[in-house]
Amino acid sequence: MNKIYLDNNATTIVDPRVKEAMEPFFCQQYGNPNSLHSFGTETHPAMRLAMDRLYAGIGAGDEDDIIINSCACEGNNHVLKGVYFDLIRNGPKSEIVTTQVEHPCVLNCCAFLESLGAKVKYMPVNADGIVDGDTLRQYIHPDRTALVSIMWANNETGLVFPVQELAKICRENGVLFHTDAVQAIGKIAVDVGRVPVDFLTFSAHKFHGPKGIGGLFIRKGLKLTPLLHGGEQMGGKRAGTVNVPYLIGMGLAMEMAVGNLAYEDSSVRRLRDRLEDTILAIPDTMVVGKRELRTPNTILASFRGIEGEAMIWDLNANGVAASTGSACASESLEPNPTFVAMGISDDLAHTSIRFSLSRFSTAEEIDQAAEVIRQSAQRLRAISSTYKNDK
Ligand code: 7TS
Repeated sequence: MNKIYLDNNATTIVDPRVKEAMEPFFCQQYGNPNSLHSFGTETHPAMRLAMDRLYAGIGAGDEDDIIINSCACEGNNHVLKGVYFDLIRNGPKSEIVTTQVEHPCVLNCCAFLESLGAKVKYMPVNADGIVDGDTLRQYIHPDRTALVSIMWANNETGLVFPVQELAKICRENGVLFHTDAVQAIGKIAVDVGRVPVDFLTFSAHKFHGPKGIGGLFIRKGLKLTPLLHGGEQMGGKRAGTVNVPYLIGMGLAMEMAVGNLAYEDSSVRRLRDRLEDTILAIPDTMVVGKRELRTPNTILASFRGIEGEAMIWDLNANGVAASTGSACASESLEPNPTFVAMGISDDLAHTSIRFSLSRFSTAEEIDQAAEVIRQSAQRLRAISSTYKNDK
């Protein structure tokens, strides 16, 4: 049985060309880039090229900063905790505004900052599953709000937030704006030259780079208290020897991801839509969010009468890797705020499964997966008491 990977929002395969580009920096050019001898300095040209690729990939200017770090969790923590230390702990501001549907690394970090005395406001999403400008205007206050943090695209639904408008509103009100662009890079255009964000986070393993490396964009002139204190790496903004091979890999992965956007928007979208049509042809199913508002690779589907986990196991046993859409927060049985806002009933919300494609997904795989999903839904419903009771 060949296995089909449809969990690309969790992580992606490393592009073999990325792996190849990283290879010499493990056992040949392994010097510490901060060393003065040739082992150190010979890493510089490739590192510079990687940085240039990152700057070009997100449209950053020469005077902006991109801090290389370990992952998006680190980048998001850095922004939230940095702004807390810079603007909230001793004033002049007191609040952070975010959404109810951010990744746990933002939500849990915010909860921690609340325990230190910060006030955090969590905006609800609207009936389309996103936050709109009118809502943001109601939540921010030029004197009190230090930072607004809103994801560019949601990891569960793929819904894309109107970041351009949201960032502009913050700029007009003198409020810093951060976006978690982890699920946007390589799927849709991300250009900080056009969108006035102050901070932006990304993570290489979501766009066919290695795990354990990411980046934080900081707009020119902005200060941010470091998360890691130590040496003077990254201009003193993030201590620790940079992971040279992974940086080389991330730079190339970024260049390829951005170069691939047209393919993502046409071919990956076409395959996604094909899979989605098959899922919707199964009775009593739904997909969350309008297609045109989503990244081209993501489907969050609900199958009435089927437990999400049961379906993941069944699909896995039949060679298809997907994930639950975390319909409930893992510890509580609180329904997912996106589902509540979109008026999705509890029984559907508890059965959500996320399928996420990549440029490595093939038409054969999608057709095979569609058949496995159809059969799995049939099999699980045949033994589902709730589905039978519904009927
Ligand atoms: N932000 C978003 C929007 C994410 O989707 C993820 C990972 C992270 C941050 C964390 O990234 P990392 O670089 O620290 O790993 N999201 C998921 C997911 O949806 N399923 O598994 C991981």
